[in-house]
Amino acid sequence: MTDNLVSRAPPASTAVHNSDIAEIFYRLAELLEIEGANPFRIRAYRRAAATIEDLPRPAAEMLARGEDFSDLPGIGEDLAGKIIEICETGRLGALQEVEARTPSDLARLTAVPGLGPKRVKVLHDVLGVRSVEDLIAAAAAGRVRKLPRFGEVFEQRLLKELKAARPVEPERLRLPVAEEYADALVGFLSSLPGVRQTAVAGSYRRRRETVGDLDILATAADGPAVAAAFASYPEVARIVAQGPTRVTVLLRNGLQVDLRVVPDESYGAALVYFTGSKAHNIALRKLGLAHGLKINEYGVFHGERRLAGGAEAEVYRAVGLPLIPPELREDRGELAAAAEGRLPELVTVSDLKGDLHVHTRASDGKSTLEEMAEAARARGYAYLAISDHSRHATVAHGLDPKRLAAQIDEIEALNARLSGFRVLKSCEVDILKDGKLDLPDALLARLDVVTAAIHSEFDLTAAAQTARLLKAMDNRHVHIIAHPTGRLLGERAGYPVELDQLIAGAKARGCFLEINAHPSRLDLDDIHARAAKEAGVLLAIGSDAHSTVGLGNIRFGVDQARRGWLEAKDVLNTRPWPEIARRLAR
Ligand code: DGT
Ligand code: CA
Ligand code: CA
Repeated sequence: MTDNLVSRAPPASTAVHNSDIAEIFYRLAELLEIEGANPFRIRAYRRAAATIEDLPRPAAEMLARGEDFSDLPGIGEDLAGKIIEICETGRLGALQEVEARTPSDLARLTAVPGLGPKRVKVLHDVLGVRSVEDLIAAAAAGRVRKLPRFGEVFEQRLLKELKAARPVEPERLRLPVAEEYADALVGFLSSLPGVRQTAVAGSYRRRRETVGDLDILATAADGPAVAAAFASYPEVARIVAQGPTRVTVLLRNGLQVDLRVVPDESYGAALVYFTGSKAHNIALRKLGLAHGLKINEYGVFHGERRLAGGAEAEVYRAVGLPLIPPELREDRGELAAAAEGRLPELVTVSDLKGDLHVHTRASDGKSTLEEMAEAARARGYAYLAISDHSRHATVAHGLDPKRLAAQIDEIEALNARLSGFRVLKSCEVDILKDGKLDLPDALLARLDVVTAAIHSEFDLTAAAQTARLLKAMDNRHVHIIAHPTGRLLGERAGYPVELDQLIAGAKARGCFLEINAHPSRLDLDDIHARAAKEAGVLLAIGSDAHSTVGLGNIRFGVDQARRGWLEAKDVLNTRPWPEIARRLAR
């Protein structure tokens, strides 16, 4: 962790994180939608939010370096000005204006499952709903079902949702957001006098898809001085607990950060302990006991004698094991695998030869075909599949047969100009309710790669949803199923689907499944990616990039692949294109 971090004092503006900027734009878009503002303007704010979320660096830092935001895809002068305003003030006047004229309860209603800003607007405009109480009354009186596209089933479900005393789930941060905070914290920590090594441990280091809190480790001779100085981090809202070598704080955004300061000779042991997982720690400690050793956060001990502790590898070596990669430390068989010398050689970002899932401006992306190809090539890829949406995805401006045919021509012309790089003709074709595809076979036959996905009818039973996916794969033009469960982290669970059957069905038909690397999807997840690997189904790791910067999200998919024990050979796009082409032939 420490090796790729430059020690730097954080700029004064680190307080504004990319996630804060994105949240402001999402909120603005939502409120404008309730007001019925111009859809293009609303979409522009959503796209800006997504672009900011995808940035590999803090916007505040870019601003400090004098970079121009209007160079980013989908960001014009006006949006660039707004980003600057947020970076400098932490606020956006335009949002405050809209907030001032929106009833606050109305804005909160969009958090009710099933209620988006469009429906909230209708409820307000037609039924005069201004609060949760108003809505319960309207639904109970049967007035909601009479609205166009609401219906009785929706009304009943809404009533149930509104009345359910849902337990408040503790909020977990998605990895890229956690990274922003972790980088800034480590930057601050490393700038403190006397700090030697630093690392972010816990679920963050294991690359779980979301993290509950950040566990930071530092080594220093004077622990108490470092712990005290850390508590003065500018973003700290509250100190939860403080001891001589440990401090727990809550940041202004609610994120908890645990810091432990240890001496250098305990660094490895503490890193093992705080990286976890708890289940892995317990299993490791048990293994230690079997060797007559005590393993804790201070070191590995035989009686009073310390045998190891300075480096992680020493700790594992003390019980006869090689170093286990953090992503595997979940007590899912990694200790036995290590003991038997069969730890997987985990896939890395540099193993990937190309990306099989990206969008362009033709559907809902922000960059052009050429820009995407250029950016992919600059990443060192040999190929890039252009997989814009098909027509059924109307909100995403999906391509009809005519537009896709035109894109095919465009790609062929582009390939004629490029050497050493290949743009693949592809499509993310919608799977319709009955399992049929949204585009004619004759057109699909002209594509290099066909990725099929569900973007509608999430309410079917697991059996029906599974049958729908299997039916789609029956079409021999289909190669890959994108984001197989459709979940959106922190927003919605996936549609119900029998993943074992889906995996077996893919195997039987010679199809592949995707690990969608977008940090809000990460779908398939680690567990099911591993199940697919074990069933002999290769996984395609796709960025689902909607702009050139989005290509960088691929690493989050690789993280989950690693958590799923995947090696380069288990991944489709670690192979050169001619080999993939052979495997796609059905
Ligand atoms: P999170 O924060 O919910 O995403 O997950 P973690 O894994 O980061 O969990 P956290 O922050 O509660 O604790 C960090 C690490 O500290 C955890 O992975 C293992 C270690 N740890 C915490 N509590 C215990 C414990 O009771 N026993 C053992 N052996 N280790 C623990
Ligand atoms: Ca944690
Ligand atoms: Ca913790």
